[in-house]
Amino acid sequence: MAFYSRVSGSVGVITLQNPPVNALSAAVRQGIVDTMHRALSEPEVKSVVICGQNGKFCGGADIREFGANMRGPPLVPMIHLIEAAEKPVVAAIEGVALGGGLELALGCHYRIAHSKARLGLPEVTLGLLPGAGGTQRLPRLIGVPAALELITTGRHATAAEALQLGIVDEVTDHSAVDAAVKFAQSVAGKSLDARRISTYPSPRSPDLAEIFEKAMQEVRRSARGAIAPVTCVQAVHASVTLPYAKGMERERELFSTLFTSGQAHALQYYFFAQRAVSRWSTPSGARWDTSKPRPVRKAAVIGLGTMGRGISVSLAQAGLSVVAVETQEKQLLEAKQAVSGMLERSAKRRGVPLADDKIKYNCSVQAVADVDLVIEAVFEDMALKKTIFQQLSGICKPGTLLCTNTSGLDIDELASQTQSPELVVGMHFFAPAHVMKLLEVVYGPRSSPEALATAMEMGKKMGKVSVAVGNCRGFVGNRMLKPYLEQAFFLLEEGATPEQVDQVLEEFGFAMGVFKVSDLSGLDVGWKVRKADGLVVPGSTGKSARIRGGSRYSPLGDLLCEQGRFGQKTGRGWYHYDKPGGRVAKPDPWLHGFLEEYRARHGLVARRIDHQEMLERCLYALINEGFQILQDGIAAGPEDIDVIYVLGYGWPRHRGGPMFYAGLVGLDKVLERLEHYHQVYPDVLGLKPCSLIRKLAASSSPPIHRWREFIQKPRSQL
Ligand code: T1G
Ligand code: NAD
Repeated sequence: MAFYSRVSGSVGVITLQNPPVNALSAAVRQGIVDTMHRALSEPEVKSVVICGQNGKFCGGADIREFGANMRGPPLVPMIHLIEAAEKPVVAAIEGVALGGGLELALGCHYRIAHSKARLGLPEVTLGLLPGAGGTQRLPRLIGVPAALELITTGRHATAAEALQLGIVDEVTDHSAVDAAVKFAQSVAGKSLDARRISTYPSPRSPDLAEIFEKAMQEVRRSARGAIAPVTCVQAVHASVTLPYAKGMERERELFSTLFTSGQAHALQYYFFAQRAVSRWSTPSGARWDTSKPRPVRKAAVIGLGTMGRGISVSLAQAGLSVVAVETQEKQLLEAKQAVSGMLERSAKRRGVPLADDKIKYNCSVQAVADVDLVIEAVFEDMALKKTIFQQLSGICKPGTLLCTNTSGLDIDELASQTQSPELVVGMHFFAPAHVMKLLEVVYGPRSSPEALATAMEMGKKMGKVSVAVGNCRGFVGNRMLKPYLEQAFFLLEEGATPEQVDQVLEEFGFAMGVFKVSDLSGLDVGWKVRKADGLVVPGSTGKSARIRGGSRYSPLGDLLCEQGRFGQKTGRGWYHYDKPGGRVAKPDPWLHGFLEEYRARHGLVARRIDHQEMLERCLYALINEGFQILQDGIAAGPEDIDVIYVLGYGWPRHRGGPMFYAGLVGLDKVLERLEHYHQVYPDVLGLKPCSLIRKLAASSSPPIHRWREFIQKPRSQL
C-alpha cells in the first residue's frame, strides 16, 4: 500500500510500503492513486513527494503477481495521473528505482536521488520490456543511444551516471526524502509544461537509422536466441517513429507478446530460483534458518594453481586475510605474480582499492594454524588430498573449517582423515574462480549444519551464488555432465562432427557447444576422472573397446588424450587452434579423418543425424540424470539444479535451466523421447528414464514448484 502524510505544511508525501523492495503490487498501485487524488484535492498541498519505505524507492512491478489475473489500477494510467498533475511531483529515490519503479519516477516532474541509489530498466532480464512508458519516455529524456543501452542490457546505472545522463535532477549524500521535500517547496507553483516527458518531441538525430541497425545487430549477436532484447529495440524505435500515444500502444503490443512467452516464464522462474537456493535444506532437516554460520575472518588456500589463485583473489576481495600456500618455491613466486596481476586488473575494472596486502604467501602448511577456514585446491588426486587433510587436522586450531575444491571426489573419505569430520565440506568453485558466480557447497554424511551454513555464508561474502548439494561422484554439475558428454561422443561415433553438435547446442543458446567447452577446460581433466573411475583401457580394440561394465562406452576422448590433444592448451583437441593457448576453434580435417578411420575400425556406419535428435539425446540424458539426482536427494529441488547449470555450465538463462526446460517441453514428451532412445540404445544407461520422471508424468506433470512433493525423502545423509 501507500501511506500519505503532509510535511512542512504544504508538501504531501506519498510513501510506498511493500517490503522488501516496495514492488508495485495491486495494493501499492491503489494506494498511489488514492493518495495522489488526496494530495491534489487538499488546497494546502502545493507540491508532492513520492518515496519508498525502508530506504528503497521501488523495485518495479510485483513479479509475484505476473502469474495471477491483474487486479487494481493498471500502471500506465496511474503514471499518467501523476504526470498530468497540476502540482509538482518529486520522486525521492533511495536504494533502487528499477523497472516500473523508474517508470513511475519518469512520470514525476522531478527526480532527486541519493548518491548510493541505483536506477535502471532491467525488464529484459525477466524476458520483458519496460511496459509502463519506459521505452517512450526514457529516449525522449536522455536520447536514443543511452536509452537503448540501458534498456537492452537491463543494467543498473549509479546515481552519478543518472545525473550525468539527465535521468535525475539532483543527487544528494543525505536523505533524498528531505532533499525532495525542500526541492518540492522550491518548485511549488512553477509551470510544469516543460516537465512532462511524454510531451517531449520524439528524439531526432541524423544517424538514428544507423544507431538502430547497429543496436539490432549487437543484440541479435549477444542474445543467443533470447527474444526480449530484440523486442526492446523495436519498442524504442517506436519512440522515434511514432507520436507518444501511438508509441505507447506499440509498447503495449510488444510487451504482451513477451509477457506470454516461454522465455519470460523461464527468466522469471530463474529470478526466484536464484534467490530460493539460499534457503537451503538437507534431507535430514538441517535448514538455512536454524543453522548458525561461524565467523570467518582469516582463511587459507592450499595449492595455488588455476583454481587456488582465483580463490585467493576472491577471498581477498571479500575482505578476508588470506594465507596462500604452495610447497614449491618456484610455483609460489609464479602464483604470487599471477595473483597480484589478477587483483590489480580486477581492482581497476571495479574501481575499488587493491586488496593484495590481504594475502600472505608461504611454502609451509604450518602457516595455516590460526585460520578459521581452509580451502584445499591441490591436484585432483585422492591420496595427495588425504595427506593434506591429515596434516591440516593436526595443524589447525579447533573449530577450523576444512574445505576442498575437488571437482568430484568423495568428501566423506577426506573427512575420515581428520579428527573433526563434522567440519569438512566441499567448496566447489568454477574456473575462473574469481569470476564465476557459482559455488557448489557439498555436505557429507558427517558435515555439521553449522559447517554447511558457514561455507554457504562464505560463498555469499565472496559474491557467489552458493548451492548446497549432497556428496556423490561429481556432485550435481559434473555428475550431469557425464551422460551429456557421453551422448556427444556417441553422436560422433554415429556420423556427426564436433562442429555439427556444437552448432546445435549454440543455436539452443549455449555460449559454447560441448566440444568447444571440453577444449577450453582441457580434455585431460575428464581423462584423469575416467582413469580414476577405471574406465580408460589404453590400446583396447574390438568390441570390448566400446563396452564398460556391460554399458556402451566411447574411448574417443581417451584416444585423443593418448595423442596429447588436450584442447586449447596444446593447440589441438576436438578443434585445432593457431597455437597452444589459442582461443579460436577451427574445424580440424585431421579429426574428421580420425573419426572416419575410427568408425571403420569399429564397423560403425556413419549416418546423417538431424539436429533434433542431437539436441534431444544430449539434453534429455543430462535432464534424466537431474531427475535421478533429485530422487537421490543430492539436490533439494529443481531450482538448485537449474541455478547450477545456468551459472556454472552456460545453460541459456532464457531457457530457465534443464529441469525447468523439461517442464516446458512437457515431461511426458521428454519421457517418450528417452524411452524411444533407450529402446534404440538399450546399453546406454543414461537414457533409461529415471522413475521420478515417470512418476511426475503419470501424475499429469505437476508444475515445477510442486515437484518436491513427489520426491521420496531418501535415507538421511546429514
Ligand atoms: N517483485 C517481487 N518481488 C521482488 C521484486 C519484484 N520486482 N524485486 C525483488 N523482490 C523480492 C525477491 O524475490 C526477494 O524475495 C526480496 O525481494 C529481496 O530481493 C511494467 C513489468 C531490487 C536489486 O527486475 O533486481 O517493472 O527471496 O534478494 O539483493 O515495466 O531484487 O526474500 O522472498 O534480490 O537487495 C522489474 C528485480 C520488474 C528488479 C534488490 N524489476 N529485483 O536486490 O534483494 S518488471 C526488476 C532486483 C517491471 C514494468 C515491468 C533485486 C533488487 P525473497 P533480493 P537484493
Ligand atoms: P592445478 O594443477 O592448476 O594446481 C594444483 C596446484 O597444487 C599446483 O600449483 C601444485 O603445485 C599445487 N600442489 C600440489 N601439491 C601440493 C601440496 N602438497 N601443497 C601445496 N600445493 C600443492 O590444478 P587446478 O586446476 O587448480 O585444480 C585444483 C583442484 O581444483 C582439483 O581438485 C580440481 O579437480 C579442482 N577444480 C578444478 C577446476 C578447473 O577447471 N581447473 C574447476 C573446479 C575444481
